Amino acid sequence: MPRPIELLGARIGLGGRCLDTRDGPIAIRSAGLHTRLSAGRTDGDRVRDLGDIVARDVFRVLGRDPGMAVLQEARRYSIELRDAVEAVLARGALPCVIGGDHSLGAATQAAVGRHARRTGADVPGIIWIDAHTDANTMETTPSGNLHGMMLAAVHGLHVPVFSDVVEGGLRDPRRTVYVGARDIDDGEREIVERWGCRIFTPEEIARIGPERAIDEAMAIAGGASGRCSVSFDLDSLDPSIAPGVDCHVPGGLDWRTAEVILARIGASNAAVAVEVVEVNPSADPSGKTARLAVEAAALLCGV
Ligand SMILES: [Mn+2]
Repeated sequence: MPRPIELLGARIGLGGRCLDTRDGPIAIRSAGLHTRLSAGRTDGDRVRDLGDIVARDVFRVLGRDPGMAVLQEARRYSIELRDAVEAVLARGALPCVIGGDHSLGAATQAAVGRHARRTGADVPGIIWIDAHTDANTMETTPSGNLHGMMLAAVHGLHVPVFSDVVEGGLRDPRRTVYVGARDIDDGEREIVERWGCRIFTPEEIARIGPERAIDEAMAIAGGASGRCSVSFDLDSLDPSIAPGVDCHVPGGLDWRTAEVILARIGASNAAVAVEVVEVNPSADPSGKTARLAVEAAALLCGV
């Protein structure tokens, strides 16, 4: 009996460069997410849409310090989303969070860690499919963008805003595996190397094949329990096929490779929570990025 899927739209953009990412959930729903997730089901109860959690509009200062308004709203927002995800986990359902800039990941990952600790279960590892490693702190960030810092807090480094959100939900960095990373700042490279995270670059995935890469990634992240949470940033894909993102980094995964990776995770039933993030509809009038996001969410959910 597959777990029911509970959808949450994370309408937040203030953690990135382009505020329009907050409209990602609208684009993903419009591209047919609910229908795709319900495919082949007759019971009608497989998918429950919990609606959106919406960040307030605040003034974003450009530069290394995003400003107090952004920090306060990101903290308030993240705690609201974290509690919503934790409630999904407590119901025994699979949270599928669609975004939205990647700063929302602090909430999802914190919820997974807190739920596991509360129930005495193994704390799952993390599979982070992304062009970036999102491990900056306020001290190392070159941009001040919060969406590049949340994993530092998730792994126990102090980051204002996110450390409060993660409280009680820390994750073991040795069980965090990066897939598709290719744009890593100097400061965060030092951090992820110190943590001992395994990084599968697009070059290595091409060399060893996506099947072997994701099987190894799941073995590391899954640990003894085999459980992990999965975060899929659309910028892990090559910008030629997924232009609707905030940060375009050439040399990304092609769709066939991503499809193998996502389908294998979905078929394994290893994911305790999934998120599909960084869809920026204003950068993609064709809507093809949102359609890939729909497919990615469905594959990750094992549909
Ligand atoms: Mn990214």
